[in-house]
Order: sequence, then structure tokens, then C-alpha cells
Amino acid sequence: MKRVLSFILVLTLVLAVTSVGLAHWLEDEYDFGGETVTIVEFWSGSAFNEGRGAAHLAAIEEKYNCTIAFGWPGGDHNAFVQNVATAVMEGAPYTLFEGQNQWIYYAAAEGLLLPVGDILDQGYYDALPGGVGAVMPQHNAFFGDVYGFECGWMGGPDKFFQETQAVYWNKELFAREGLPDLYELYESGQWTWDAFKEIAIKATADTDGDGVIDQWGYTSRGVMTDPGTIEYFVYMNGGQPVRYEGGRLLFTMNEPAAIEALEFARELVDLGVYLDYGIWGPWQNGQVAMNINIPSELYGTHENHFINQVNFDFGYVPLPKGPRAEDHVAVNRLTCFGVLPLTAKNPKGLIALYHDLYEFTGYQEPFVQGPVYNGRAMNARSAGRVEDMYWSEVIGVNAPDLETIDTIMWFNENVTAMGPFELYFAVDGYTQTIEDIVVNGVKPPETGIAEIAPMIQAFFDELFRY
Ligand SMILES: [Ca+2]
Repeated sequence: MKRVLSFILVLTLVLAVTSVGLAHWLEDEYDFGGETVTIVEFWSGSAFNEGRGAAHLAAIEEKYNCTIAFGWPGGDHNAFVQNVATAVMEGAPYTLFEGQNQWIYYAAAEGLLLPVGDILDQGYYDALPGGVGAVMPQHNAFFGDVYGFECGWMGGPDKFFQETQAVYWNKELFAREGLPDLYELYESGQWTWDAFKEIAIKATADTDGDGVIDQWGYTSRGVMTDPGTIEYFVYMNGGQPVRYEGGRLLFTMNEPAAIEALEFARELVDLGVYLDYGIWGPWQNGQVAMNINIPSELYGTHENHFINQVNFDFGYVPLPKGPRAEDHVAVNRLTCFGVLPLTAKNPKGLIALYHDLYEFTGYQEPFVQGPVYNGRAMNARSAGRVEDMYWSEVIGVNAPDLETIDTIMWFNENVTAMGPFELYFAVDGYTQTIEDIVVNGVKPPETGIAEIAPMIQAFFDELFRY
């Protein structure tokens, strides 16, 4: 009996070793026959201009028998879609793009992208560092097809919650104005829109008596008409701005949770407790009680690393919940993926080359060098080290208190992807509608949304050939 068990054990071990030993297609050899492979990426290949980067580029060109050229994907969804469309029209066989998820939804809706669901097998996801492979399938699918493979820009252990918002709060201002501790409110289940509004009202003041308000309740990452600003409030209230139903993408800003969110935002503007563009100077000057913003502003490079450039104590608490919500939300608006135009040939080879190229650059020490704080981290397969560095050095060094770490860890475990809501920003009149409802207060939310909704739904239906 013992012998049989041992045999089974040995057999199991052999099988295990064999399955690991089988080369995944990422590790296969690919030959592009001397052709040009074009990588359209956010830094236009600047990592490979000189030194180690240039040497690495040359080695990859030799390994894959190709010449590598670089391009830039564009600064918004229009430019991105246009660039992908151009590649498709030219029949580009060896071009790949980095893009933001919201742009990718658009390009996918236009039928410009090659679905890669059959290619991104479990072995692919398993090969990605940290928890990225486990989370990615929730984010890279669109209307039942998979389009995105892992992309270095905006890669990092925080890849899927970098753009998740929460509330930075100025503890000293709160104490000075006799406002409650937001961590205590959150812990006791009282961190609600009512509490948020009440605090914002009490914090707003003319502190020097010159008749002009110089201290505000809150500011947000974007202005009211920017993608995401209003939508975060919709999610806070248990709603969604768009939803799939029976194969159709529905515009759902006319539903009660969303209408309430618009009403709430309008009320805050009306009360004068909200400040446009307050996330930098006014926050740093201590003139804003609450700053709805993203975690990566806490630990970015100097150009966007502004949240903790302050001389007061502050904290970071999840967003308050609206009256219809059962719980607090962590939703992520934005992340990035690599995609292939519909005309791509040898997709496995292109994806393997891409990962090979970004694996061993100077960005390998992403938290101490490179143009972005975590630039190419996710392509480094030394995942555990990167993840450890993220929590111990990036978050550990920059978090102002332990509760901030709790908030960011809560993101890490609970974040869900926002749907493709940014598509409706392409509809003429949408941002004006939000402006009229929230900023100018000249239209009730139901009226404004009822007027624009048919246009947006028709746009969706045409885009998706429903
Ligand atoms: Ca004043």
C-alpha cells in the first residue's frame, strides 16, 4: 500500500513538473521575417532611445527577427479610434496599441479590434505578476469578447484601482471647525451623503472676514462635466450610468439612483460648498476640507504627486454612501490594456514580443525611476518583489496614516470596473445637459436627462448595431 501511494505521489510530481515544463506560447520562438513591428504606446518608445534600453531593443529585434518602430496612441478616444481605424484600413499586420479601457470600448464597438479571448488562456493570466491575472478578466471584456492584454503603462499592483476615488480629508481643518472624525463616521456606518453635505456646509467659510468665501467643503478630481465626476455619485447611490441588458447597452442615468445623484450634486453646487479645480493649490493651502481623488496622487512622480505636498495632517476614507446604497463603493473608471487591430497577424507573436520588450528595461526598478512611478512594473515577472515594494515602500512610505492603508487595501480587494459609460460623452449636448442640470441649475435632472436620453440610446444602438 505504501509503495502504491508513493508511486502515485511520484507520478503526480512528474505530471506536475511536465505541465510546468511545457512551454507556454509566451515562451515560444517567433520569427517576423525581417518585417517592421509597430508598437503604439504612451511613451512613444522613449525607454529605448539610449543605453540599456537601446541595447535591449536591439536584442529583441534580433530575437524576433524584426525592426521595431514606435508610435503614440493619441490623447483622447477620438484620436485613438482614428489611429486604430487607420491601421485597419492599411491592413497593418504587425501593429499593436496601448490604450485606455474607455477608448478601447469605443474601438471595439466600432469593430476595429481583434478579439483575443481564444489567445489569452489561463496560462497567459497565470504568467502575469501579482493578482493582475486573476482580476484582469473582469476588466478586459466588452460585449462578450476579450480585447485587452496586459499593458505596462498604468501597470502596477494598483492597476485596477489606480483611478478609484475616495475622500482625502484635512484633519486639521476638521478639528478647527469642530467637524467629526471621518474614520469614526465610516466605522459606525454614518458616513452618508447627509453627513458629507452637513460637513461641507459647516466647512465652507469666509475665514478672514473680507466677505469672500475662502474655505470650501469639497473639491473633486474633475469638474462636474468631466467623465466620472457625476458617475461616481451615481455609483455611491447604488446606481449605474449604463448597463447591459439582453445584449443591449442601456443608458440608465434616467433611473432613480442616478437622478438622485444629479440632484445631490446640484444641491452641493447650489450651496456653494463645492470648488472647481481645488485639488491642487486650494487643497495644499489648507482651504478645502475634502478632496475626492485617486490613490495614486499620493505616491506619483513629482508632477502629479501633490496630495501629500502639504503641511497639515490628513486622511483618506472611502466615498460616502447615498440613500439608496447598501454599502460603500470602490469603482474604477480607468485602466489600460494592449490591443490588436482587426488586421493583426500572428497575435501570439506580437503579444509575446511586447511582453519580452518591456520585461527587462530600466523600468525594472519602477518605483525609483522612469517617467511614471510604476511604469513597467507589471511586465516584470518578478511579481512578488514588485508587490512587496508597492505595499511596503510606495504605500507604506507615503500613506499619512494607517487608515489610509486600510482604504487602499479595501480598494484592492473590492474594486469593480465601471462600465463603458464614457461612450456617451461623444453625444453632442450631453455635457451641456450636465452643465444645465448641475452647474447652472436651469433644468431639473429628470427633464434634462429625459431630453438627452433618446439621443444617447440611439447612439448606443447604432454603435452596437442593436
Ligand atoms: Ca475671505
